[in-house]
Amino acid sequence: MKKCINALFLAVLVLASVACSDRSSILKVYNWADYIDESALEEFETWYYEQTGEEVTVVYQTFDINETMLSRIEKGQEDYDVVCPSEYIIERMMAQNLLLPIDRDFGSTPNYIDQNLSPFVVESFNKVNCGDKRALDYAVPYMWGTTGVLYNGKYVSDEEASSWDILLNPKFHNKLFVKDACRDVYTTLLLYLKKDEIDAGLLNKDSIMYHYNAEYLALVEDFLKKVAPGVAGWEADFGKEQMTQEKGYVNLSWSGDAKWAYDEAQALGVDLRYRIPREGSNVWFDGWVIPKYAKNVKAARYFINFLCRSDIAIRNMDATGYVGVLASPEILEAMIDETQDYTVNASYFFGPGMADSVKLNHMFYPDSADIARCTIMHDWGEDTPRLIEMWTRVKGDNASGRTYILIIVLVAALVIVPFLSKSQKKNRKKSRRKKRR
Ligand code: N2P
Repeated sequence: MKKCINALFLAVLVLASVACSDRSSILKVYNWADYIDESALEEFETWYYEQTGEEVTVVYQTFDINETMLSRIEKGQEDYDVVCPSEYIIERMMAQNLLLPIDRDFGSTPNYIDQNLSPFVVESFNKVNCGDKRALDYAVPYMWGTTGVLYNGKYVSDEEASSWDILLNPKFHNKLFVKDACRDVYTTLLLYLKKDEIDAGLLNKDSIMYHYNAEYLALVEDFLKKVAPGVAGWEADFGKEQMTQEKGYVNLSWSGDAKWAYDEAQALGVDLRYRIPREGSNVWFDGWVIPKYAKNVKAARYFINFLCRSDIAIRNMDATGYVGVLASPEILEAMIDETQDYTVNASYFFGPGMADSVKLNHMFYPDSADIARCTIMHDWGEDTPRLIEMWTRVKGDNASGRTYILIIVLVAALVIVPFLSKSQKKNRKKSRRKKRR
């Protein structure tokens, strides 16, 4: 209790001091959970003072899925200065005129933003679809990765993990965790379900991702409804721990979570592996943007610039397991991993002739052949609710068993406990009265 009161007191103090501070000395950052080395936030405050002579305090908040973040920004009730959406949300935010262009003039401070961006990232951001606007003027790429299968080598063979049909394998019923990310799952499964037509050249894997299509959505929904009864959890962040603790054997996961889990698992002697199935997957990109409701645009721009320093990018990669978008020689050198017994072709990322056959971890930098099977997701504009509704239907079906029982138990507890304590009180009163007599 005392602890709670202290924590509450501290929270009130922090809020009060934030409320009293001049807004230009506050920087409100809204980022994915587990997506930065938090010690870099304090370092930014010092660096900002050195560069500008101005004080700034970072107020840092996190979200777990794009859609939560977007709805807070769309409502315009939050004056975040800098947020980190994925590429399809950047498309949406640009279409809704929610973003400010990012000015790269930093006076005597170097512009790190445009120094070391990977050619692959530039090419991919140029596919971000926003009419005559250029995504790279409104968003600065931060991290990227793939969606794939994280699996436990003790229970799952490499062959089983090489196809998305692993999601239906009864061996992994209730040992399966799926990322609670409707776009990533939809994109990935559509590639799987349409593989034959894509391979035959009848469909183009990139163009089918741009728009809502009733037939495709129904196809993915049918498949997911078969998968759902075997899902032990739809997770935004907790899948990695379930895997390291061997509570899950298979996880449809993001490469960065997979890398984090792989590192943890090694220390525990658990054999976790990651694979992009043969049917392909989606490759995603997250970037920093400045919403039009931002109150401290200057500090937001400097913050983004600071994150583009190679040393800070390396720290963020180490802390999160995710891979940054910079392709400087410094980064390549830091990422070479002599312990690997394979090489990858990562020249698509580091530039021609730079990394044709190098010892890099494939969870960070997949081989160019894996990347060739991946595609990018896109925003569906006004048809977006159709996807969200499908996702809710799929997860709702899954919730029916255990979740409903839990709800019934909770409701029963809420009704019965007060009733029992009332009747106990009555009994005590009665017995006291009796004693007095
Ligand atoms: C980390 C979130 C990664 C975001 N918790 C993937 N787009």
